[in-house]
Amino acid sequence: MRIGITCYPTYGGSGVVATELGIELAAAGHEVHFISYSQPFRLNGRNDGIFYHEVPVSSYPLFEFPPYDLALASRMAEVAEFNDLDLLHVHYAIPHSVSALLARQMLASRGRRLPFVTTLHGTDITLVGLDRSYLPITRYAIQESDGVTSISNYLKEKTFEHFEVSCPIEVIPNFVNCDVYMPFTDEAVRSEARKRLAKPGEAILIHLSNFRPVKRVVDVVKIFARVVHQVPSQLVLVGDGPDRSAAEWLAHELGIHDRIHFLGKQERVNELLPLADLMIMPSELESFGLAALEAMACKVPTIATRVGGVPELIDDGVTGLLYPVAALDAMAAGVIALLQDRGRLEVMRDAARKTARTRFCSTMIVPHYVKYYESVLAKAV
Ligand code: GMT
Repeated sequence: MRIGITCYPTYGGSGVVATELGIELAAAGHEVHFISYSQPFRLNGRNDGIFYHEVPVSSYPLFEFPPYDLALASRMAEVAEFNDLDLLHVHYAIPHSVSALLARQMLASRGRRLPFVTTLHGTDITLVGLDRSYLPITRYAIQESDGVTSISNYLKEKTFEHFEVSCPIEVIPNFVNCDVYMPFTDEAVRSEARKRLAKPGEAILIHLSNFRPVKRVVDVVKIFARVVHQVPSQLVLVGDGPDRSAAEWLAHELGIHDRIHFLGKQERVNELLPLADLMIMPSELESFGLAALEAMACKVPTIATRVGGVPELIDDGVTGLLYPVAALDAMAAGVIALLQDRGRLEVMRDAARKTARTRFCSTMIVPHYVKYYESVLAKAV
């Protein structure tokens, strides 16, 4: 198949899923064309079968807001025509779905067909999509899509509830390449590698996100402040975004900044995650929680909030621990108890990796997408 993929190229879960999907599809012999305003950040290096098409957005004095969605629609139609694409797959409904709808109409007027699949990721439905200024057009574009997928049952239900669409929605969960995201096979090598972040005997906690308010990064620091007084430990914060400075201020105020590593945006998170003992994800809302899945594949269980689609990924007490939002004392107590009971932690670490491998591995989920594309192509007129 020849597939066009559009996503946000910046640091965020939907862009990661779209990019990893493109890489896996190309590895399976499909031709993949990324269409976006800049190269997706995980698309580094030259992969066979992957092409990138930048969307130029011209700015004129008249345009206070350059119309990216129109430029994107034009480029989608052009790339589809020049490369004979079979379908478009857009990640995150706003505005990608609307642009794809326009591109499909443009090509239809020229006698060509270009079905498109929309994948809903989370805030496109739960936050941004509910904004009255976006809701009607988002609803229309979802409804008009040739196929719609969502990354969890939770998000599917929320879409029906808030958007009242009548189209079927296929749940295809987030996935992880378990050969790229994997634990160290040699404990001695892991101990040596951990030395760059912690002294021998210290625990390592990790958090990975885009530091948006919904991630509650400040809670991560508050939880760590409670933990570090009981268990010698270090905190590794991977990512960057609006709440980084608040987290840094708090770390200084609490006098624990020398135990917190603000690493900023990192390209190879698969090399950092397996160094940790536990991941902390205290999000206000999470439609799935890709970062937790990536950690699980590296044998790192997550202490998370029981929100959105997280319980579809984390089995409380088995592959991680779940708590109400802002239950900082309880979350810290959960972390401390696990770090002080290495036997229980080891069982949980094994269970986390097993769940990633048996339920969410790219080898299972990517063929699900391919089958879904085939069903969309068979239906589209
Ligand atoms: O929250 C983010 O990291 C950004 C957001 C996005 O769309 O880029 O992530 C959403 O999509 C991820 C991949 O499908 C999911 O794993 C996240 O749970 C989801 N985030 C939220 O629902 C807040």
